[in-house]
Amino acid sequence: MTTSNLPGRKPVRPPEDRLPPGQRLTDGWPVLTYGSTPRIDLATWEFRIFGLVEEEVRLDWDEFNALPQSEDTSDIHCVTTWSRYDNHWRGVRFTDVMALAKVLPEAKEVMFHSYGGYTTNVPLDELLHEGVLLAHTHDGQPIDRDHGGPLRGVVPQLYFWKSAKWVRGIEFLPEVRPGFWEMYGYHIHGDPWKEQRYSYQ
Ligand SMILES: Nc1nc2c(c(=O)[nH]1)N[C@H]1C(S)=C(S)[C@@H](COP(=O)(O)O)O[C@H]1N2
Ligand SMILES: [Mo]
Repeated sequence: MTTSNLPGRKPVRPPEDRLPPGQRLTDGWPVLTYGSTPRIDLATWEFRIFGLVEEEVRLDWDEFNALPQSEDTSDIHCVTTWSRYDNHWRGVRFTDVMALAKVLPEAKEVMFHSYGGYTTNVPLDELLHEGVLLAHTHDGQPIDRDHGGPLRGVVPQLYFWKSAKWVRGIEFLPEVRPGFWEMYGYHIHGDPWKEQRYSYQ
């Protein structure tokens, strides 16, 4: 779109501003998984909200899908330097999931837990943005198993390792606790615009 100079419109970001430093654009969608892809049966699938909550919440697949549905289009930025624009996600907003539990005021951080054992930590305030979803659909199709189906986190403003595939729970924590890659040297926060790739930075 080249409507940036029409009166009353915000200038459109020049395309070079859309790509964070050190990234290059790809059309494909690489699969990046540590370990094997878990087999998940929707009949026994369960999502858990736990940690600093008044009462733990557990949802089965039908209950999860009965939650209010939202959509968002966002860019993926992987720490291995590929970016992919305009991913259309559909799922449930993090804030709508969080609203199911009475989260205690001491909660400052969240750990995403995945089938297969992967974890990743994100500060709670980063998860309150509209574009943060627990997504089941990508570009109109159920998310492939390899890409985290039936349900994955999408935290588009952070590097993509913060978007947990096969997510099975969220744990509210009083302080930061490193997830899987964060323990192995990835940056604790992971903002692509600040190039927070590794913890020695
Ligand atoms: N459960 C789980 N989630 C994960 C990973 C993983 O190995 N296991 N890899 C992370 C990393 S490093 C990236 S870059 C993205 C890759 O997602 P994709 O395979 O759909 O491209 O998922 C993230 N979420
Ligand atoms: Mo990654």
